[in-house]
Amino acid sequence: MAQDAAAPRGAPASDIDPFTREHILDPYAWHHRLREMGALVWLTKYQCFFAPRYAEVHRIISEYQTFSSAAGVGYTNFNKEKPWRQPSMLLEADPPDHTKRRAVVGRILSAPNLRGFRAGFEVEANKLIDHLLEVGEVDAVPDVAQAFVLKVFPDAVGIADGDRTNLIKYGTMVFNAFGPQNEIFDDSVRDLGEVGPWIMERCQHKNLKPGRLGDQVYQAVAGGQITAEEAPILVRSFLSAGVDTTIYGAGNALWSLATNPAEWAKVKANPALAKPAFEEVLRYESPFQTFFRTTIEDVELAGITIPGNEKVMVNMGSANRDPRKWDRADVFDISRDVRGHVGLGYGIHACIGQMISRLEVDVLLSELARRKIDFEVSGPTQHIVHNTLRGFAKLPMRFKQGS
Ligand code: OVV
Repeated sequence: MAQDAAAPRGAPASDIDPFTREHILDPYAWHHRLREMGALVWLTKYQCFFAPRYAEVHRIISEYQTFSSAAGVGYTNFNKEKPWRQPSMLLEADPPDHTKRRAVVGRILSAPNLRGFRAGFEVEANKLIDHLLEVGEVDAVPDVAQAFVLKVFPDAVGIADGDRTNLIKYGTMVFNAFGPQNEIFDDSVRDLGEVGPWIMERCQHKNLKPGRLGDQVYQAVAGGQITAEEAPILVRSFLSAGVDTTIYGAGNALWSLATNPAEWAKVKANPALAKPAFEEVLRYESPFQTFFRTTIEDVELAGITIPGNEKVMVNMGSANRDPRKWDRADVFDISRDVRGHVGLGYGIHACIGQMISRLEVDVLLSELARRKIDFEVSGPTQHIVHNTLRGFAKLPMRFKQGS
């Protein structure tokens, strides 16, 4: 353990770097170490606090009045440094700016408003499953999770067909940019000059299919609930936040279920269990592992005073495996009471797209279950090296008709 003169009084300090390749690929051992060190650990390398335990993570994301999002939810403090793109009007905003936009987009992404998409998602899932049974062996991230999400989600937003892999390039930039400006960050923003304008063009009203989710944002402009300037940036949030997260979430779900066949047997026996199974995936292999908040003023947390205008790193992945909160935290168990997991955040910034993301993964898993498909990992896997997200870069899998 390193000592650090700059560490606020009473805080344990660690020289661990959460953003090295090694720590990204294998996070759970060092999460455990930091949870045992304290409720807040000072990271000497980044000169900021790290919250590894459930209770403090929950408190920080609940108290938006103190732990602000408007200075960015990445390591970059927008009060001190220029953001790499125009900030999100939802994610990187506080009340009152945040409030009306959240209400408008929240209605658009609410379960009742999404109900009409289910049947179409099922058609796509079944086409994909037919294909999987034909070819047998695939890489489940590009060939299953990505193939499905890149079809159904942009269709729901109302994006034209075309080279949708730009959406993944953009998501990769957005989520890596929440980390420090390391090599991973630099590598992923390299194509910004090309992909940024492509994304903004997709967010224009004229390029969004009438009636779909993107168009509904513009209808709120016509209704006077949001301004014309807000609309394209709100549509941009769909494209920023909705693609990579759900792809890696679906990949993590397939891996978790393939490596816990007794749990998949339960889902096959009762496809309605696809829903709780995905919630357990969000806890056990949280696709969105970390973000930051910025203190508005001095605040006391776990007996330590955090000064104002300081970044605090919040680790949902670690909170979701904190044994102070969860029994057998490292066990994947779809029957557990998973309520309270912070895989989708909590409070006023809780994932606004959670209903459509859940719908996508539920359709995929419950159709696999209904058709009694079995799947197994069929070769060496590899995780993504990513500043924020946890998922697979390589996930070889074999799919076959089971019973
Ligand atoms: C939750 C999230 C992640 C990335 C981007 C955004 C939101 C956004 O609103 O742009």
